[in-house]
Amino acid sequence: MSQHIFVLTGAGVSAESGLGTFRDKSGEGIWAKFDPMKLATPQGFERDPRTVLAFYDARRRNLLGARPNPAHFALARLEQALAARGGRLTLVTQNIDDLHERAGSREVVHMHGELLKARCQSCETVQVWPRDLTVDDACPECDHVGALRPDVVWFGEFPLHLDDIDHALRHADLFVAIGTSGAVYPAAGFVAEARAQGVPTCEINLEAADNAFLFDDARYGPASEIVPAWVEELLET
Ligand code: BV8
Repeated sequence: MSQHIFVLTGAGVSAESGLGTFRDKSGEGIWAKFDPMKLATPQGFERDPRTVLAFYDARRRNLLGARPNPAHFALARLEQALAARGGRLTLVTQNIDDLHERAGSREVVHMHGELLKARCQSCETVQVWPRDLTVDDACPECDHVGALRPDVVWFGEFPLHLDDIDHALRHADLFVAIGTSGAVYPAAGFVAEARAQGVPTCEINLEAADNAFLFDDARYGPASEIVPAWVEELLET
């Protein structure tokens, strides 16, 4: 069985927990209703912080009422089982929710930040922030009012932990993308990097993403069914 597995998750792994995805074929995705360039860019925040903060307040409230689904629990199980065998799971998520953590995953790399944290643009400290965030909130660290923003990576901003991600990609012996449309870079480029290193790749998705041709193997269906079955099969080998 593979010893070091690199898993990249996207919005599809949290879809059955009731969190929206961004680009559904049905046109019901978040970005079908909201303009990402207005709501998920620093310029959009600069122009209209109240609207952007309200957008994230709604998603934060939805997240607080959501629960991990069997896909999140299966990945937490995989992390423990690999560690017990002297292997390791590198779990990188594009998601800003904490469902992997709530399902028991111990090491989660949030390359696009975290919805339940706020960052002060004045002193740069990051706080856990599980409640609404408004322009009238003061930074608990430096008392600056109106400098707090969600600690998430917007379009045009640098994703986090890219060096660690690159190192893990180069040393993995299996790359698996779960519930991602492969629409956003640099995350969408990880599968090509894995292939360039000769790492076998597998797509687990509701349906084939546009970059499905880059994967050696694929399993399609709802993550809450496919991921637990895949983990069970993997752990039997
Ligand atoms: C960067 C956090 C430089 C916030 C997100 C012009 C201007 C500026 C930038 C660009 C530009 N043109 C291109 C770029 C680069 C840009 C980019 O890629 N744009 C795209 C649109 C072309 N990228 C960036 O700006 C990134 N930064 O480039 O900096 C740089 C360059 C190189 C190296 C270093 C730095 C920053 C991007 C991060 C933006 N922040 N989110 C928030 O959440 O509000 S992006 C957001 O969309 C998500 O975080 C996620 O990362 C991304 C993709 O979404 P997915 O997770 O894939 O979800 P999606 O809905 O698309 O797909 C869901 C999938 O699940 C589907 O396949 C569906 O079939 C499946 N599914 C559904 N249900 C289920 C299921 N699967 C299983 N079971 C189910 N039940």
